[in-house]
Amino acid sequence: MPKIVYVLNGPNLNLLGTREPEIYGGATLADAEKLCRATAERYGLAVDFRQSNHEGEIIDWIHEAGAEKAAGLVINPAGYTHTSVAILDALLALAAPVVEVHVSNIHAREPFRRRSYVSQAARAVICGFGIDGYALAITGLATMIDARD
Ligand code: CA2
Repeated sequence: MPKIVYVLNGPNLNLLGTREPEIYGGATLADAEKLCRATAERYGLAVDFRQSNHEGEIIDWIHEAGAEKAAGLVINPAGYTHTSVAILDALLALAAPVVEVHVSNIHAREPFRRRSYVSQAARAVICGFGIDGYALAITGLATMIDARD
């Protein structure tokens, strides 16, 4: 059985590629999913890629990743990045390494986007590379997972 990496996406990311291309680029979340699968395949990893507009559902999926013994978790918490202690707590309870991804450079935008609650639980944070950030996250996770074997 291949090791599994959960890739979780937060609210409104289903709209990626449809609006605000000057901030988020023109690629869609389906493009990001394809990129994740292609990258993961190179390392013999499987990907479970999901998006939700609901905080509780994302928390349930983080718990599921723990119960299913996921090898790693990539998360773009979207707007919850800047608000959610509950997602932080769920991630802190996860043994597997977490990589936080943002499509845009959150440090070059409004001041409120510079604070991430989630970063405290992340082994690494990637932002500003557009959807390529997802591929970078999986590549980095593959190295972390190897190091744990
Ligand atoms: O840059 C990122 O990936 C963000 O996580 C995206 C979030 C934003 O709240 C974070 O500060 C940074 C927004 C996701 C919504 O994405 C949309 C994309 C296109 C059109 C509408 C929303």
